[in-house]
Amino acid sequence: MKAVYTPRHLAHDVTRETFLGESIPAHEVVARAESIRAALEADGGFELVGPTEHGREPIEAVHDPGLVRFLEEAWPAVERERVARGALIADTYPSRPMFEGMSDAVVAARPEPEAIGGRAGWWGLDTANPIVAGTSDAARGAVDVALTTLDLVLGGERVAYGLCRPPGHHAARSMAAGYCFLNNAAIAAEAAVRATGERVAILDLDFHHGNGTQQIFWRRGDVFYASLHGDPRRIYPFFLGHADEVGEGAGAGENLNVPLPAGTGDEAYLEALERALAAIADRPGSLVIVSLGFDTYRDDPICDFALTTPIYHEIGRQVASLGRRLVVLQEGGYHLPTLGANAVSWLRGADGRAGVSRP
Ligand code: SP5
Ligand code: ZN
Repeated sequence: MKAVYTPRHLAHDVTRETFLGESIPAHEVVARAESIRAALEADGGFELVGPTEHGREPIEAVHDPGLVRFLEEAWPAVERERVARGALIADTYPSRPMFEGMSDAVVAARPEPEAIGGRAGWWGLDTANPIVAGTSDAARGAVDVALTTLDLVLGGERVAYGLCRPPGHHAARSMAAGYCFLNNAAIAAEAAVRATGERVAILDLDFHHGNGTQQIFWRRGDVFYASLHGDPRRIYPFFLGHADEVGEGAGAGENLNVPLPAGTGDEAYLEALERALAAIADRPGSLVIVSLGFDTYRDDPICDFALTTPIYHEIGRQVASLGRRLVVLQEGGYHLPTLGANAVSWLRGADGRAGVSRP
């Protein structure tokens, strides 16, 4: 299987994030992608290839150009302030009640702030999403990885894997969030629709709800979004991911959320997966984008499911049994010691290869 990787992610070298006001060691770190890359190389069944540059156009087909500009300008603006700062993390965010009673038109006319702290809140959701010197370039690299993975599949590969970092599925049209800056999977899905004229399905298997992907395609009838995730009543992103979010307008019925309880294990997860796969199989199209996270693993430090390494092989096998072309893109997963083995397990399953028996 071809796997797309770029060292450009190394530039997004974050060390700390903020959790309930406290500075803690970052979870979304450089070592994540490097451990997956090492495991793919050690397996021997993957051909690593670099991405090709795709430019801003496919990004701005999905995102507000203002978000892309903010990401580019953020670190230079921090440096101009001449305050020693390891990373830019906002502390003030626009919250709906601030604008209560004002008309949509008046709210929409509020200007983007000039101060970089205000801009970080304007374009952000949460304080666990630090921006450093290389964030913009790394995020652009991850988009190129996703689009190159799509190119491989459009060029005849049945399945290909993009080792995207930073991840993407929390990033909405005008908002970075949850370790994500640009929505790699959504950008690839939009490019796939434009390239094929077909309907496209996105299957989000990260532990968290992909609020950004849902938002981007909320009113779209040509992109179906299905997600299995920790119930937002207890889990980030807290405010979206409920089962009654089904899409609106042309997108009505084209959004499927399956929130799951704490402790969800292999069997319950496979049952939920069956629902999502049946919904995809019910719809036309030949291409599925998989937002793949391994934060569903039982030892993940920030999540509460209980999946095991062998089940990822079975999940990959079942997703491939849809008989559709697969663009598999990396999202989260924070248990470094098992990330590589879990990725290899999933991808071997999707590629029709045997699982690895482990002692
Ligand atoms: C792509 C992805 O998986 N993003 C996840 C974003 C999660 N953001 C909230 C992190 C909460 C961290 N909680 C730390 C608990 C330490 N015990
Ligand atoms: Zn996640």
